[in-house]
Order: sequence, then structure tokens, then C-alpha cells
Amino acid sequence: MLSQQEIEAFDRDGYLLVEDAISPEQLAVMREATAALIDQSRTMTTSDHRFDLDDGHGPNNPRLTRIKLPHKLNRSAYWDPLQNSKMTEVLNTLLGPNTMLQTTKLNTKAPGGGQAVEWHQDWAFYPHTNDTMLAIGLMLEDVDEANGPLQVIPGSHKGPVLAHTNKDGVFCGAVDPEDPDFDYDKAVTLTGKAGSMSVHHVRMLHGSSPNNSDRNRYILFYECRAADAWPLFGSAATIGMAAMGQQKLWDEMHDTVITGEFTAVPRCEAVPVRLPLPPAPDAGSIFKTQKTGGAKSVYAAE
Ligand SMILES: O=C(O)CCC(=O)C(=O)O
Repeated sequence: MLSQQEIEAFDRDGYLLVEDAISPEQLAVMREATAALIDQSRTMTTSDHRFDLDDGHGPNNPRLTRIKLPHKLNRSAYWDPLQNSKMTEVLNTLLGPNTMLQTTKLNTKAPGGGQAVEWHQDWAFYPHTNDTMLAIGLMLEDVDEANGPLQVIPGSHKGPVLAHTNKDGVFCGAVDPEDPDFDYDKAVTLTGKAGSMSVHHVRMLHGSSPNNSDRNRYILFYECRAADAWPLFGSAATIGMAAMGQQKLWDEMHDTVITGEFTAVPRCEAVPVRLPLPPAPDAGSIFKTQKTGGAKSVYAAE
């Protein structure tokens, strides 16, 4: 259980670090499943609905930026722990009894240059009717300063939603490093042993440097919401939902309930919103959005 101090810290700072978020057995199963998926990517030459390929990817040297929606590729490895671990307790404490999964992604920064994620707020990608939402970053390998850890700016979840657009007004999935509301000097780095998790609020400013170590950096992100936070139309995710039709949307949404009850009664709050439109030429992942949208890099300047 989270202590009262941790709950207050999350409210004030917008992030937490929790050790031993899953059991050693759950971690071993996830790592094995991840190795098997990466193995399957060896023969791929272009990114698809499962794998986002990094520069230099090939049969002898699989280099991915991301495994997409891992909970759909191996439910027992990636979904079950969400309903049966410290992650579940944290969700219920911070989001309430009724929680749903927004999405999952396993960001696999390969050794020797695995890509940076430029600074952004998840909220800019998928605004909802309220912001009772967070992302868990479950570390499948040890994460330290050298292999591209997540960085956050404490308290930024209570600030404005910054523009995530390029000079032409196109959504590029990253803030302008020169934005006066972006203060990189205040960044805090979140490191931990395999099995630890970071938790960050959906409006938190965050980013991560390239992986310049000789080790992998695997972090599995679970983006979660209170069940009464309903997506606002216009994000990449909602376009996909609209294409499903109402019945499939209804069924799929029920499939993403983590704990408690589904609700079709959204809670609407006065939250600041910018829609991620017009889209970057390739909006297939944050890596593609930032690259093809021409995001400016905080890390390239270091
Ligand atoms: O992989 C990372 O370090 C950050 C990922 C992230 O923020 C995202 O995918 O939205």
C-alpha cells in the first residue's frame, strides 16, 4: 500500500518511484516474453502494428524503439500482473476503484544510441474529460543514468498544457525547448532496479535521453485512467475507435477494465485541452511523430 506521504507526494510532485512493483516470477515471465517478441522481429524490414523498428535493425542485430500493445500480444505475461500486483494497489489508490487501461507500450531502447523521447505531456496526445490518469513505467531491466532513464519535472502536472507543435503548427509530439514554461533545469531522473516502477501523472512534463550504454533499456508503460475519464475525439487513438463502430468500441472498452466497473457516464471537468491536430506525416508512434513532425531536441543540444 502507498503511505499517506507517498499519496501526498504524488499529488504535489506528480510522480512516484515504487520498488518491487511485481513479483520476481512475474518479472521473469515478462522478460522471457519480451525476449521472444524481439526475436520475432528479426526478419522484419519495416515497422508494423507490433514493432517499431529503430535505425540499424536487422536479423543479426534486432533494434526496436517499441513493442506496441504488448498486453494484446501476450496477455498472461503483460496484462495479468496489472490486476495482481502492487501496480493494482497503486492504481486503486491514485485513480479510485474503477480503472481502465488506455494503452500499453514497451519502449526498448537498444544499446549504443537507442532513441531519445523528446519532452512532452501524455495529455497532449490524448486529452480526456478529466485528468484522473497516469502512466506506470515498469522497469524490466535495471535503469540508471546511462541507459536513457525517464526524466520528469516535479509539479509540471499542475501547470499549463504546452504547445506540442512545430513552426508550421503541426503536432510534433514534443514541446519547444525554448518554451518559457519548460524548465529543464528542474528535471529529476527516475532510476531503479528491474521490477521497480515509476508512476507519472498524465499532465507531467517528461522525456528521456538516448541509450548510450551497452545495455538494453526496457520500460513497459501502462497508461491508465479512471473509468469516468472518457477520451476526447481527435487523438490518434480515438480515430481508431471511431473506425470500429459503436458495438466493437463498447466491447473493446469493457475488455480494458482493470478493476471495478465500466461507466458510460463521463465526469467532465474544467481541464486545459489542446488537440493533437493537424497530425505529423507519420503518427504511428511517439518516435515517428517526433521525427516526422520535426520536433526540436533537448538532448541533441547537450
Ligand atoms: O520511453 C521513454 O523513456 C518515455 C516514453 C514516453 O514518454 C512515451 O512513450 O510517451
